[in-house]
Amino acid sequence: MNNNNLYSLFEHHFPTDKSATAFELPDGRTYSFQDVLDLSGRLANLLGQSGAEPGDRVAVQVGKTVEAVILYLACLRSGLVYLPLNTAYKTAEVDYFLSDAEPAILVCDPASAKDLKILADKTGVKTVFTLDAEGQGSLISQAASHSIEYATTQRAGDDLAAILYTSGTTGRSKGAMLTHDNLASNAQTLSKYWAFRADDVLLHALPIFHVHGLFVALHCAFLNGNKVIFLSKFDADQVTAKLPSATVFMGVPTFYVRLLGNETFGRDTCRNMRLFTAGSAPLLEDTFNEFTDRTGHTILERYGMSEAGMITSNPYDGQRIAGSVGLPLDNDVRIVDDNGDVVADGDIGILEIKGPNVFKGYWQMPEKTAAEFRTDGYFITGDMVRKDENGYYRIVGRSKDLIISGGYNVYPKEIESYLDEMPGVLESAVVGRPHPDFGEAVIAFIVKDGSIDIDEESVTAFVKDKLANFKVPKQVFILNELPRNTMGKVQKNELRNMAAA
Ligand code: MCA
Ligand code: AMP
Repeated sequence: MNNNNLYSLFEHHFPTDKSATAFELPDGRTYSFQDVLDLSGRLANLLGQSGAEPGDRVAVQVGKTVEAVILYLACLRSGLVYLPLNTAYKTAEVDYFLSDAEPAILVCDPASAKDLKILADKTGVKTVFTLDAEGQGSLISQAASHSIEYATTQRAGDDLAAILYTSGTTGRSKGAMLTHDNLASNAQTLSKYWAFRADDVLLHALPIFHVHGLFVALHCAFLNGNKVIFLSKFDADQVTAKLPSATVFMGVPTFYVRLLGNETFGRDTCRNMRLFTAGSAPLLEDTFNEFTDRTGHTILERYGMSEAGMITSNPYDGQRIAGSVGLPLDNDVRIVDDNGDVVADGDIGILEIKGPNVFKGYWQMPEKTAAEFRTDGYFITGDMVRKDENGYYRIVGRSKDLIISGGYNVYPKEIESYLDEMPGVLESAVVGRPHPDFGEAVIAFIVKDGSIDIDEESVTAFVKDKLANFKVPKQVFILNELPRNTMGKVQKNELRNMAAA
């Protein structure tokens, strides 16, 4: 294999018998590896003839289908840069991503095609295809007339494979540029570290527009030619029903909280399982312990981010410790203080990382990229960590103001900016509050200017109109003024206490 295209690596590991099942749907329908090869070939031919050159971006906002996964593979195959977008994003949010990334192609749900075509025209997108929640649309109908034969485009290891937008603390999303080598190295590390084998069956319930569902889960399966039981979304009953046919399951903490809330879930459900992993948000010790009591399995918690894939993991064979994210994977890590000096063992500091998994920089933001890398190449994660007495890493906080709700990241600044624009709002502050299901819930505090009478309902409706639903505050408090320190800075800790009370 002398092509560094990530797709070539996957194809190299597909089973020899291409009639083997690659994907199985809950209704019993299956897709073989031959189906994956054929459709990715047709799609790669179609994309290449739709005005996109290698290196061009393909923005994709579609429901979770096998066809959408194969579209991702086709983008890799044809050297195009895959840009997945959360299906919850509203038009105003998508507008930003299209303007920033200037994709050549947009693939969207037919239901949003009318609105998004207007944006596409404005931002110079050459072609818009549709793909619906059943895996049908103009993308698939037009691909049908194309050949399945496609010679995978030659890529260098540091050519871009994907851009993943991650929200910025200033409110402006940054596109993390991930190369074929970044993704390949992290996939190989995880496959080895988590002891993946050819007879594994992955039960997949995560969304496919983020690192966790798209890269961590699917890449391990592709590298081992595994069957994937492919669910369109997480549903505790459906997962419980399908687990006996699986060996591996990956989820955000909310998935585990919900499984434990399901009375039929237990030891018998997990009888064929060998690995449960959790990440994207902190897994509570209570959830970890209750899961072990109920199933006899110990959840393996790992930690990562869009810019680097997975960074640390609890061991597969060694002890998995509740509340810890384990040990560094194949990247160098160090914990530093505000001056960039390495802290003493056991002290809290910011985690910095360097390795083949670490991204190339932020799309068209050289200053932001420079600001987040040290001169010796370490990337500043913004996560506050401590190495415990066992040498395991623990995330103890974040230097970035971030709320993680059900595994989705919400940046308070973005919501505050929208709230401040609302007529009648003088100022606002957004914090996270512990939530039994989502881990954290978004809570807003508002100071009215008195010109218009606003209440919780009108504030929520205002945000809902513009931002993805998971960013909408679950509760809104109206205050006479925001608590501030002597420097005039809003005391978010005080607000968190007020929200909790
Ligand atoms: C849905 N809602 C939420 C969330 N999800 N509210 C807050 N936080 C959420 N995460 C709201 C909806 O807007 C809706 O509100 C109501 O809940 C019901 O929506 P529904 O779609 O039915 O919800 P659900 O199907 O129960 O979804 C919950 C979920 C989902 C299954 C936990 O959020 C999910 O799949 N999360 C996984 C996220 C993920 O994959 N993160 C990985 C990021 P209304 O009724 O008002 O409309 S990758 C990453 O972080 C890194 C790098 C890493 O380390 O992995
Ligand atoms: P993202 O913007 O999706 O790349 O989110 C990455 C962030 O999620 C990290 O910087 C962490 O703050 C957080 N994160 C991921 N995994 C974990 C975990 N296991 N425990 C705590 N926080 C996590």
